[in-house]
Amino acid sequence: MSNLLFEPYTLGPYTLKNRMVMAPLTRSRAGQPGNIPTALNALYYAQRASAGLIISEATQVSQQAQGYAWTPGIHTLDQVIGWRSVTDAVHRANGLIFMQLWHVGRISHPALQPDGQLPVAPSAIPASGMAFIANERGEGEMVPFVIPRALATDEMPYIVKQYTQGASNALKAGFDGVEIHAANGYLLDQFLNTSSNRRTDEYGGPVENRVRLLMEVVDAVCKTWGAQRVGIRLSPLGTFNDMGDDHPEELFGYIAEQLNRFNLAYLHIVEPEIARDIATKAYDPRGRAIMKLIRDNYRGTLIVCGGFDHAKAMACLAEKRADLVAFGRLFLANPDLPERFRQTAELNRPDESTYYGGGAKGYVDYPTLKQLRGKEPMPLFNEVEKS
Ligand code: 8OZ
Repeated sequence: MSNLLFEPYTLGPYTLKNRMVMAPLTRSRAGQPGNIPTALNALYYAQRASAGLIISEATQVSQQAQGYAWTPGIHTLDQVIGWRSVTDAVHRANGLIFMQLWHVGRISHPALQPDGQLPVAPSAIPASGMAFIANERGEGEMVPFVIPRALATDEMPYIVKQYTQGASNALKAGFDGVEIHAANGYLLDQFLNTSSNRRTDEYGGPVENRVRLLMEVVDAVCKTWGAQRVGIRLSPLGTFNDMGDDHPEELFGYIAEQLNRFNLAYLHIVEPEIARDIATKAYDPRGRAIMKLIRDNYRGTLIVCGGFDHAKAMACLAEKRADLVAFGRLFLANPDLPERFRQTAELNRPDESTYYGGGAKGYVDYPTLKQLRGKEPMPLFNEVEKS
């Protein structure tokens, strides 16, 4: 059977060298102070440039948009310069990289907000769970979420403005495109879902109102980048960050259909089964139906992500359930993942204890096959970190 994973793919103005996407992965290793990408971050991304497309880790578009300690931003000049070194490194390695634009909404804490203000949200409803902040000693700490401040209707243009500012900074930083993060319980997803949106203005209530902010953001970012360089990520049925919707089939069917009018680069879906798994471990039988609904309603490129291995990804493309497949943990642990799949070689296992925060260990020291087989030297950072 031919393996579609290794076939090139035309994505907007780009030709991807294969159909394997590196999923956006929060790693909490931005340079401090200032949440500025570093040479280490550039090395990490460049090591993974054999992906058909890299989507950057979620990146806050403003200070208000930050929800976790040590995540990178795209709202200061130093951050733009830092990201430029990342995109240059990826391009030198013949890769393509989109930036994921992020506003966390209520998934934050005053410790991360400008002047210690409350995080903002569609409604003053806190998420259950904990925020990850840095304490006075600079160590990571989990603290309960607070009740967020509900945004006033006349503040919406300012939210859209934060995304367009981030989008134009991403352009200056040399990215090949941007992905709007509308998944996993962050600000745009909070507007979409009935559990977090109890508004009574034109941004709440019926589906057409709950999708309004998302559509305004997509429209504005497309004006900056051109729609063919803009993607969007959604997580139907996701319960991460306390999400939930009363009628998800209606909501996500409607969004998929509405997105057709933009002619975007792609729609990127976190597989419902996976989104569900994280929080409840329970399988929601509506997942498959929603994926089919999205595939049927959306006319552009579809990326799927969530627990795929080589065989599952091949089957997914062969059955035309999606056009591209994104891999998170496998790319994290295997910088040369396409080559490993090509050779059906063994895979490095990801080390969960080094997912978030820290330095080179568990970040840029996962060896490639060539390194494992002694054909290339092991990464230098490996030695630096261990010494
Ligand atoms: C895990 C930890 C922190 C952030 C997402 C940006 O879920 C994230 C994230 C994931 O999209």
